[in-house]
Amino acid sequence: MCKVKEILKEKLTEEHYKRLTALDNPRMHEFVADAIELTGAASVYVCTDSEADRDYIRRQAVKLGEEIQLNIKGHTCHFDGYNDQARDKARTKYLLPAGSDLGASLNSIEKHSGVEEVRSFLKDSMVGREMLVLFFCLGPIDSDFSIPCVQITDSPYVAHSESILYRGGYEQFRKIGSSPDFFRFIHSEGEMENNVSKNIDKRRVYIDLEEDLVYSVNTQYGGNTIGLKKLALRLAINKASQDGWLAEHMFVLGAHGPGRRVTYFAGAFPSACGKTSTSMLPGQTIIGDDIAYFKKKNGMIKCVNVEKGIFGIIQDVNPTDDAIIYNALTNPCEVIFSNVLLDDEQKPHWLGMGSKLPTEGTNHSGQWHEGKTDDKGNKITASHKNARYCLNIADLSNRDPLIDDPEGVPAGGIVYGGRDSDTWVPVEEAFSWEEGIILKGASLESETTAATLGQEGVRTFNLMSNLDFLSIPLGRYIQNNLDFVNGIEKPPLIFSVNYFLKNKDGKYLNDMADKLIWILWAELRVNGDVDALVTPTGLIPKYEDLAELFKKHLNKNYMKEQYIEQFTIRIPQNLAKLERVEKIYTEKVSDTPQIVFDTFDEARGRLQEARDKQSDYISPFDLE
Ligand code: SPV
Ligand code: MN
Repeated sequence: MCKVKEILKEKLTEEHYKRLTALDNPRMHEFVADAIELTGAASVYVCTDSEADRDYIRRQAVKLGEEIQLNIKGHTCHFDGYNDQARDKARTKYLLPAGSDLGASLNSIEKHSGVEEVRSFLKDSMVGREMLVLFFCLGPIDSDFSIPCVQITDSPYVAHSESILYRGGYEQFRKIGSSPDFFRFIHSEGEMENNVSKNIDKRRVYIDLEEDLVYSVNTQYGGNTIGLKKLALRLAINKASQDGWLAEHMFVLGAHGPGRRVTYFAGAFPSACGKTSTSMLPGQTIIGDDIAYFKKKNGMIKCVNVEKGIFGIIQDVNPTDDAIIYNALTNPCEVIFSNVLLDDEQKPHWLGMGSKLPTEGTNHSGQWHEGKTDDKGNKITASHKNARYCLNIADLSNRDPLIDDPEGVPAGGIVYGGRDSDTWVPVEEAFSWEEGIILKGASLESETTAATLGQEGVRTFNLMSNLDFLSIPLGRYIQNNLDFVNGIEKPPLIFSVNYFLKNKDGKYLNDMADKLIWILWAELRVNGDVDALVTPTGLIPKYEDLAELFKKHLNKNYMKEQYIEQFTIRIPQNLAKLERVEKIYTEKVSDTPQIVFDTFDEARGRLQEARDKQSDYISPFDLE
């Protein structure tokens, strides 16, 4: 018997050995055997796609104290360590083989020493613990989009989260036979104290692009540990760039137009800019809220949701603004809350939930009371600003019927939006795919909010809202996006949206609910139902079309003065934005394609010409 099989046979019970070897995949077997040797796991549980195995994981999470059973059926709560509440960007690195260069903006470590370091932290990390081996599929099952994945973890919380967020992949592995083409993730929480990872200073997330393999250790927070989420996105961006498709940090939404028409939109927004709430727009249907793959099929661009669940920010989810999610969070269905406040009756509470919060309870800091501070003197809020909920989209009443379609859905439009108080109009169509990619997606910025560390209102560059996850140089990523629609007769239209325009007194010019109108206008544009006005920056709605949409869908009388204030083309701000973004592509990116600079030049030329002919601020009624 070969060494691999020997290791497996020694550690796995007969039942679990059978489950693993029923998948005849030497590369996967080697991966598991190596993990057993490395981590010294006491036992191994191999999960199939069965409900019984999912149930085992759920029970283990509670039994081991990683989740607390709440009073509503299916609800549990998990706490991450006080200093383990978000993605650790600084310690997430690409393992860089000799001779390769990812550009200065991607965080990397020389491969040999990186592997040595992370493996030394994983060494014996599962002694006395059970190793879970799980199989999932990115994208729908049995689809051209499917990417099989194997996840090894000692955390039933991570396994439970993945079983909510991803489609089971055990049967998919059976189908791929001995193919080496799959993603691999190994995670260990490391040493624990009070049910949380203790050695946060040794928290590491290291990514091996050559091997499609990610190591994660000494952390629990989902963004660092749920392999199929942002860790797989990094592997997928690299794979997509080699194979000519796109992996994007985007929601996918079915926008419902006149008659029974459904037009699908995908959209990218940096954190806390309305991405999940756009994917959940009232009266529309959701495919996904976080990650989408795009492929060319039969002359069309099709997209899928890589996931089947939502790991969403819970802050400000309330019955008025997010009725469907709020309903799921307060009724029996499978939900993992994380880093919320639990009162003494085990009821979860969070900031912005629309009702008064208790003044004491248990949260990520342990026993909590109003006014509690940490050892640095920072006030600890009732729930963490990045507290989350994890649930199945299948449990939401607005799920789109095509969510699991292996063909994907046709992408009618792409939307890019950030938090922008003074530059972009609420909605605008790009003149072309190229202009959309460069002037909207690759020019995306977002203003920091009070919720993030540091100064408020600082614009941060975040191309396609994918900057954190890029695994290839920025210029190459942009070029892939540009080239993607080659040979496609009618590429998706690209739009920018801006929900955050303010007037001079700092007051928002729009209600939150108005975003529905911008998407429904885009829906009409994709289908050629309405004309648009040409501005120096793109194509904007005509007043009459918006007034009709506002009346019909929100029962609002949209006034001309509002339209003028919102859709005035702000030339100085647009020029300043071009300058800021161009500076980044000149100074920080070494492989910017020339077409990016040419497109910036053209855009600048149009703005300057309009300013010279008219003025700095051009009302939409004065467009020529
Ligand atoms: C995001 O931050 O974009 C998320 C959550 O979707 S995380 O899993 O942390 O990436
Ligand atoms: Mn995300």
